[in-house]
Amino acid sequence: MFNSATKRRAAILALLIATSQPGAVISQGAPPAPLPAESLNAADYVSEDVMIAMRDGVRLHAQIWRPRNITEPLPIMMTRSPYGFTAERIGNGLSKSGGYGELAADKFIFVFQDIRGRFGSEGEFVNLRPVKKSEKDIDEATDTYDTIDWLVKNVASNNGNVGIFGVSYGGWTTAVATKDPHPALKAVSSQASPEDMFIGDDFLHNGAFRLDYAWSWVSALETDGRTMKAFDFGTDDGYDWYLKQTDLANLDRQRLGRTMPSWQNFVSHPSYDAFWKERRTSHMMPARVATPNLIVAGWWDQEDFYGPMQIYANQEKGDDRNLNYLVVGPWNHGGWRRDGNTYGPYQLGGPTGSWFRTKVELPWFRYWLKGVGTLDQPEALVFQSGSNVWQRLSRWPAAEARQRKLYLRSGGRLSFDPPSAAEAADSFRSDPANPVPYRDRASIKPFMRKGSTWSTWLADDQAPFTRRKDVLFWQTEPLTEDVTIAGDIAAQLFASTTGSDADWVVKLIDVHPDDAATAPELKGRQRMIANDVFRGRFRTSYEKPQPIVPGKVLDYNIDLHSASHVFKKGHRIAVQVQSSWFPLIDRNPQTYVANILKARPSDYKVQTHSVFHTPAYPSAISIAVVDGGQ
Ligand code: PG9
Repeated sequence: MFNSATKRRAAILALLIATSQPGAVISQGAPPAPLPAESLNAADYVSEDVMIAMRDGVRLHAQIWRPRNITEPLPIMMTRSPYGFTAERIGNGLSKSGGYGELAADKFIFVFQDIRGRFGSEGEFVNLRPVKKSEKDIDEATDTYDTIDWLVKNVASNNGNVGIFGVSYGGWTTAVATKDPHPALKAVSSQASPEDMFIGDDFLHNGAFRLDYAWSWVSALETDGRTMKAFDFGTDDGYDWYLKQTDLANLDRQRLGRTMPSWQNFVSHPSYDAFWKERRTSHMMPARVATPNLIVAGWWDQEDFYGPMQIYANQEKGDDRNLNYLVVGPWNHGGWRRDGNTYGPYQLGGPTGSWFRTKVELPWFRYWLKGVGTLDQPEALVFQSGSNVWQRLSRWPAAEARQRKLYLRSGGRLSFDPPSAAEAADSFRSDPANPVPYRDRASIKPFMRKGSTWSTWLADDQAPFTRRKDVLFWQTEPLTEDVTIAGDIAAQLFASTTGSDADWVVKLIDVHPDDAATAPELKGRQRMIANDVFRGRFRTSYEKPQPIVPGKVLDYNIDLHSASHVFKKGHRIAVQVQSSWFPLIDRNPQTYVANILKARPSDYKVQTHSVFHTPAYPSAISIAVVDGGQ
């Protein structure tokens, strides 16, 4: 049985972490600041700036950090990113309390490289550059190859073995480095890499545009220089600011006086065409896995959760040599580089970040790059939320789980029993002039704005939203036993709209009791376990969107990804459905137009949406139940 097979690994130990997140907005070029006093590791390293020529003559900038006293040849650990590396930031990362502290203490030669066209590197920056079209071209994989080739030949005292790791964009450069790799590349750890920007990562989800993230990120990266410069909104009220932008297709021209390549690509590719497909990360990776890859994901990654899970699943198909591994922890984006004791108000049972770095990441690279130790890595190392237990699994999704449906019923009930007779539909009025905010209005600072708490928004209490008339809500009775899920979650909504297009947002929620035993900050709190948005026009095809027939009941199958979670006895399981999530997602005009980014203000119409629960239209959430729920 699943539970008895579970090996409880208490999250132990160690260091208090206070590192900056990879990808933080930091300007390049400042003189190195004095390293923090506690940074013994960092002080033991010396750094050097190098320019490395690629096959087309373009030179890329890298910082090489070598231990002062090298007593035996050491492997090289490289990370490549567009965000720029200052000596101060690297020093903090390599310090005892930093996100690379454990690796630094063990001694590696670190290389931090600016990718093409960013910070100190020459050439042109292309966001998530697609694979080269001809042998003469370059791409991120050839830049990585050329860099490794130079490093192993030129860096003193290296042992000829190279590892690559990185988070998010750095996770993506890691993933694509495994295509036709240099023979010296012995292992990688691709962490929170996006897989498919149209389907589930930073820029769109199921064809719905992630407005704030896309604008904030692109305007910071596609600047008129090789810098990171957060856009100045002139206000903290992201909801209000975005609501006032009525010409999204020209936002870059209007607000910055120039076009940005990525923004105009969003405008030119409103459906799932070749542009998006050729950028799928798995398509830039080998069909047969040849480089050991420790893929890392966080359950509450506000940017790239779909990516690492999908890359793992896709690479599994070509993993006959058993080199593809998965770790899923209780983290937000890059949370494993911090201490990870808590996520929002939720206690995680110990410092999960430093535990991962000490017990998983360091042994991984020691084994493959130094030939030290044995590899005690399960196929999937998965954190179960609710119980705060790490599980060593032989596969993901967990083999023992059984898909069961929780039906949306009348009177706000959620039940394992399907409707046996027709029940009245639940309807709501969806007004594009008053979209449902994705979090409390006071917290909606644009993602990169100073003081933004974007990185923990998925921990927000969902209870306040149930007070809105345009948010539907169903919940079970208090559970009489624990219900444990481990695996895929999907919604099947039978729904209609009076309009010709509509978005559907679905959330699976764990409702805490408000009894005396519950901590004050958790009383009645609604914790989001899974969620996503689906843009109705893509109901039958992402490639060929179609208007919805007004008034027709249609089924919408919405992937809510996966979870490993225990809904505790006394808690309730709940579901929320709404049709806007602003400004996380742009507004759907609810009138079909060919390209929503080009919609005119007059296209935005109030519509009534209905969700059905009858024997013919049994709307439900499918969950992978391991234990409990009868
Ligand atoms: N989530 C970020 C990103 C990755 C790839 C493309 C665009 C954005 C990041 O944190 O790097």
